[in-house]
Amino acid sequence: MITLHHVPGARSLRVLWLLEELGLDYRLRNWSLTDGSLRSEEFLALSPAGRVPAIEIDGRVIFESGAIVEYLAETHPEAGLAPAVGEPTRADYLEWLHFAETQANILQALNIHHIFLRPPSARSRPLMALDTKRLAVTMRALEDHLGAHEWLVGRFSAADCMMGFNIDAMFRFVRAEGFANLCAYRDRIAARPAYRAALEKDGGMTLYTRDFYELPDA
Ligand SMILES: N[C@@H](CCC(=O)N[C@@H](CS)C(=O)NCC(=O)O)C(=O)O
Repeated sequence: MITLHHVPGARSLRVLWLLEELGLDYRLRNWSLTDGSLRSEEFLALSPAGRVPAIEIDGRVIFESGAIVEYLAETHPEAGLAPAVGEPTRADYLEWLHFAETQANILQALNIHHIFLRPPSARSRPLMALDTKRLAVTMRALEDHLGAHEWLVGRFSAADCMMGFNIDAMFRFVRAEGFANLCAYRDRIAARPAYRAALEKDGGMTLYTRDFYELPDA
């Protein structure tokens, strides 16, 4: 039995969504970002940097969402969610799959500043403004690419599942105006039954209590 180590609303949502797309049986074990459990001996034995996701599968543990997503897609070729080595779209697939993590690192920095850092006076407005601009650049790249593509690499693939954490988070910090292609892509994702099933098992987006997080006053 596969076990996915998960935090609701976190990057592990990518793997949860892909497990649903693949129709696999799995057990979900929820952890918390704030109770210290990700630094417990038990969890560090699964994921040495103390991060989710980690997955127990095929007699071992894999950490890093990109590695897990690639592994799952490649070990289930019948689902057609990863262009094979040698296929023309293979390099595009790898680019976009890993692009998601470039964007997620910026989202994580914004989450830390807007939500987790205590006291709020410890926040750096210049850094928040810089990361908001850097996030907008990644969204512009997606917007331009999606003008000519329904999914990141032509057909739906595991690279799209890597957007599972990003797609909700990005619009909390950058307004949707000017990102029509990205909004339509978000709607296509939201319409997928496997994505909806994953959100249901995730238990809802508990991380964000506001639709939008403005930069604090200078
Ligand atoms: N590159 C890693 C990043 C994982 C990561 O940072 N996950 C966050 C949740 S979205 C986490 O576990 N944070 C806990 C912490 O930083 O203590 C991956 O893609 O799996």
